[in-house]
Amino acid sequence: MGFQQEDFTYQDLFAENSYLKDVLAHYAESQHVDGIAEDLGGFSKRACGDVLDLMIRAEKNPPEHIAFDHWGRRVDHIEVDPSWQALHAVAAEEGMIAIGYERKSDQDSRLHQFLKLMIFHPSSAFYTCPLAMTDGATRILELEKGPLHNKFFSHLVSRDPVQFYTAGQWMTEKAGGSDVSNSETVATKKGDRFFLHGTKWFTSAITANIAMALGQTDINGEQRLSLFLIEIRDAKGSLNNIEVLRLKDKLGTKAMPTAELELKGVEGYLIGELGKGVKNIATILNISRLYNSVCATGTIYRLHSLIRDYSKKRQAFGKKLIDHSLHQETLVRTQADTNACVHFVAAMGQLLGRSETDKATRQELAALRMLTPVAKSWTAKKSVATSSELIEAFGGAGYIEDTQLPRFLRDAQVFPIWEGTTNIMSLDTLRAMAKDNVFQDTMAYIQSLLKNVEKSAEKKKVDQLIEFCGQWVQKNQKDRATMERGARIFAASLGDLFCAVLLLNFAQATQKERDRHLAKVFVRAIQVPDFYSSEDYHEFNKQTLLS
Ligand code: MFK
Repeated sequence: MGFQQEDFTYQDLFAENSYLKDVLAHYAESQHVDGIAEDLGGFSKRACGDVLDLMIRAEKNPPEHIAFDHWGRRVDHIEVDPSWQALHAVAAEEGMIAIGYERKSDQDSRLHQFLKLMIFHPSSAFYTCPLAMTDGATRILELEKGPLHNKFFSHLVSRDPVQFYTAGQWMTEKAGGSDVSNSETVATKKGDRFFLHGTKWFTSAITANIAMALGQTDINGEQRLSLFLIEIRDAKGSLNNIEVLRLKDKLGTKAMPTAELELKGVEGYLIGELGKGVKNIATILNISRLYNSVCATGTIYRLHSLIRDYSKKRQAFGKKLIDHSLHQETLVRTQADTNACVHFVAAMGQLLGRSETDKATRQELAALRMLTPVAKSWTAKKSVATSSELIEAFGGAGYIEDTQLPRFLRDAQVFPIWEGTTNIMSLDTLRAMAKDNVFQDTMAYIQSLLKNVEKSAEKKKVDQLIEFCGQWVQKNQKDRATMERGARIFAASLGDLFCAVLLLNFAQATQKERDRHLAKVFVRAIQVPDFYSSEDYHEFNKQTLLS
């Protein structure tokens, strides 16, 4: 027998002395830390044990659309592997949605939930996608407090797998992926009931129980989008006037059934005010964009733990990989980015939790709104780049399917697309700051986190970034075209800034050399933008593309 490489192992991400334990202690109120830690400690063992096995099985056996039965009757059955249903049970029993709404840890309940989802995601076969939409629907119904709340809310937050419902979000259409207002689905009123007709182009989680869908409604002769709740199946389990046209053949997220649907008169229950569909669905969008960040972060956090373990086992050029300085450099750089994502997610969980328990200040509410699209786009981009770097660090093993590694990269590519692209998120950042004092309040919130941070070269760089963001807004805020042109660089800089502040603040609090070093590595790699996207520049862009 020749050389045999020792395998990498899935580490318990919440073990003793783990980084996540320090993160929890930093962001949570001290009276909540032990309770949350106990729950995460138990689950993190499952995430590299039985739950991991379910994920591998679900990924091996992707869903199938069976359109007709043996007699040629239309059945539109979605055949899923039992492991997918078992992941539904895990999600229910572990309270993946419930934690956020039982609020046992009060304002820290979202932080608790986000850290748990982050650990779950890379072992979930993307069951976190239906959970994202379920959570958004749950929040809408929590605020609705009417008959729909009475009928569905308890199911959405149930810890009993049989009672637990998931929800889809049916928004994207052929004519409206980013520009949702172009949607063609029509909600026709008959008496005081609505029935939806149209094609939904990207509907993830067709195995869910309910869905939130947009449809055009007639308001004094004008078509305006409204939001509806749909019961996907009837009491016998058959689809309610819905036809599955096909399942999507996607680049990744293979275990998760995403369908093209034809709505053929399915009843929709109006949510919120007629004609305010986009505004009403924004609650779901904002929550699922934060889930996107959580999952993007979970992906690279797990992958980084695998490469660190492998690097201690793999020998090349006479020593272990971990002892090669260039390899160390790659791993530490990616660790700084990965940990920055962890802090972004923890901070957003903290802000969301504070807002939902009415504890948030005006500045925190502004930061929650403005930094949500930034968190989504920033962590998504880091997830793709970091997955690529870490897959490469594994060498050939990273490119071979039975190591389970290539999936990390394939799946990461969904993050910048799912729930809005980077450009759309950059524009949403501008939309957020167009209101009241949102930009100034957000900056005040960010700066408040710096108050205990000692002077250093890194702090100086952060001050430069703060100056850049402030000056850019001040100079251009009245010029929409310039704001749009620079939106992406601006949003990315805001992400860099926020993460730099969070890492410096954390290092100051823990006083650990590890955290000081990671903050330094992260901040040194940041580039402070030095141009303001002038009109000339824009004209050159256009001419270059047309030439
Ligand atoms: C996990 C596996 C996934 C499987 C594969 C999936 C592959 C990908 C499938 C997809 O297609 S994902 C893409 C899904 N599409 C989106 O996420 C939509 C992206 N587009 C946007 O987010 C646009 O910005 C938006 C549709 C919201 C623009 O619509 P409008 O009609 O131009 O919005 P408008 O008029 O600016 O805002 C209407 C109201 O909503 C305003 O309120 P007011 O009337 O009170 O002023 C806005 O402030 C409010 N609003 C909009 N976005 C908001 C928001 N409020 C809070 N938060 C937000 N994010």
